[in-house]
Amino acid sequence: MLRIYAFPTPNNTKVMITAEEAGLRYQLSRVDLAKGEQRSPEHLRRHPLGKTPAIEHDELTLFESNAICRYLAGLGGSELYPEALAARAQVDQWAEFLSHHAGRWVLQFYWEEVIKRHFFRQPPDEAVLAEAQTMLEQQLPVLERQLEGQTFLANNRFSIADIIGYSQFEICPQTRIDLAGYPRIRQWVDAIKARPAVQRAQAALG
Ligand SMILES: N[C@@H](CCC(=O)N[C@@H](CS)C(=O)NCC(=O)O)C(=O)O
Repeated sequence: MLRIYAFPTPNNTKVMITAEEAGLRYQLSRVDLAKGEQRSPEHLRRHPLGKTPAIEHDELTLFESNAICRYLAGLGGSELYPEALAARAQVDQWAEFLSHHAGRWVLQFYWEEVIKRHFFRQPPDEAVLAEAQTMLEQQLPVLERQLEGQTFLANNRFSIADIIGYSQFEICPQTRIDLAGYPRIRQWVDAIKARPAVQRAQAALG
């Protein structure tokens, strides 16, 4: 029995999409971050920092969204996280690039412009956004070039690297990030958004 503990934010979206793309049966338990449910004693047993996502599968409890995506991809026996070492390394490379570089700065905008405003009624820190903008201007061209002549980021096969990236970039319209100069990134996001499993995952998460 697989149970996913989640709330609608990018780190949770990627886990839900991976579960749906891998064809897994699961139960979703919403942990309402706005109500502080992440800090309940029972959730702290699943995630020592009191965050989402987390999963329970039989005897296993797991947190950290990228680790969960890798686990769920393998659980479904899918090609989302290929077994061949070189292909897997390519997926890891782009997953890390997104998590530590380009996608990280997208999420900085999300934090400043969406989360702070919505949950804490605070304005964005413009100095932080200026740094994020500078980093994106350096890093988005790398992603745009990688998508030249190929549909997906790694091995030109749909993988958790695309899912991780999608979960970050699909929120850009909620921020002032302008992707007008990056047509391949926009096309990549739109193509992933249209996948039936992605639509099911996002509808379930709300
Ligand atoms: N590195 C973690 C980050 C988890 C994280 O920051 N989760 C946020 C939602 S995206 C959260 O639960 N925040 C609630 C809190 O910190 O109280 C992952 O990828 O799973």
